[in-house]
Amino acid sequence: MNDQVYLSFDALHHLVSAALSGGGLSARHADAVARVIVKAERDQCRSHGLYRIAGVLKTLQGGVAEAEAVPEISHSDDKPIIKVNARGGFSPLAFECGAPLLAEKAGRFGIAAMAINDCVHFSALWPEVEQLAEAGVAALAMCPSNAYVAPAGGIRKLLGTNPLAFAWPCTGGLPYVFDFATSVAARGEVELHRLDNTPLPQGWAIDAEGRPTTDPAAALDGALLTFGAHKGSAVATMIELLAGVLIGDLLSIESSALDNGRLLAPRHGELLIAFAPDAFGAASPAAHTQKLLAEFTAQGARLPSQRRYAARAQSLSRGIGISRENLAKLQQMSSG
Ligand code: NDP
Ligand code: PYC
Repeated sequence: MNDQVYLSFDALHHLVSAALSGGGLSARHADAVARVIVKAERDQCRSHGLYRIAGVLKTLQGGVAEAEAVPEISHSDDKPIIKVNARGGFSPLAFECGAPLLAEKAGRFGIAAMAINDCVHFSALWPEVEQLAEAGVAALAMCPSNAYVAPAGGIRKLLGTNPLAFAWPCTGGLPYVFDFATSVAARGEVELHRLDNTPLPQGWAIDAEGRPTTDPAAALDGALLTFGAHKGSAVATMIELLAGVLIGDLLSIESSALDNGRLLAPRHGELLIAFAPDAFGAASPAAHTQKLLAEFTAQGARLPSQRRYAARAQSLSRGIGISRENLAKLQQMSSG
């Protein structure tokens, strides 16, 4: 029997949003949070899809996230810097409130930056940089998380899984986008291995004694490893500095201290930097971009996001596939 059912984006968004409102989230937050969760499910990015609903609700019940927080934007019209105070709410609404202004300033100044402060962060970053690229600007996004990762050469949790996402607009086509954790894999991937009862690949993690492990539970108890050894460790550290120290918000170890072992979503900041592709007067950035990217396909390499865009196209034509079990859970949550 086929265990999958297929829903349109709007139908799944309605169910997820209702489940989140039913759990106490304000209508604006439920709408924005549901949008990033359903985009992840649509693009088959399971580590930040439907599986995150339970964590969002647990974080809300744990009193770490403000259910009704209204983000507050501050900026000066003649400066390219924007600050969005999320006031303890989930990050997607804070991003949605500030993104149009960030794109407008990047177009006007050539480069602009937006700090989101005091947000609860559980989501993937590619929906954000992709939205900015669709508005015509290139974008970088980064944030700390909780201390889940040992630095290269170390044995204890210090750094977050600190995602780094980048998007570059491609005239007439989908943007070039990558988005990765600076650990070998996101913690969400390790959680999915634990839930599915499957071992981790070698090289992802160490246990609490610093020994390599493929046991997801031991890895969650121990520490994840950075991608590319000292290189990923340095990139993750840069993110702590830029999206923590620079914007005056928490480091991953500080967010973990706040969490105090409860395993709720981290509360910290995020930094976005946006650029106009012609900021330095390049004559034809669109054609120049095309010259580079076409070479990937010509030699059989795949571009980051190529798998995701293919998954999206399938979801849009056939519907977003979710298990009957998940559908039943969602229906129950959204009706109660
Ligand atoms: P993956 O390793 O699955 O993917 C990372 C990127 O690499 C994607 O853009 C992916 O494109 C691309 N990619 C994968 N394989 C290839 C390949 N063979 N050739 C070219 N490109 C490739 O992601 P992670 O596990 O590192 O991270 C998953 C998500 O977790 C991210 O979206 C991130 O934002 C999120 N995250 C969020 C955190 C937070 O604090 N909010 C913390 C950590 C992670 P494609 O999608 O097309 O496969
Ligand atoms: O998957 O590592 C992760 C993560 C941390 C916070 C949100 N996602």
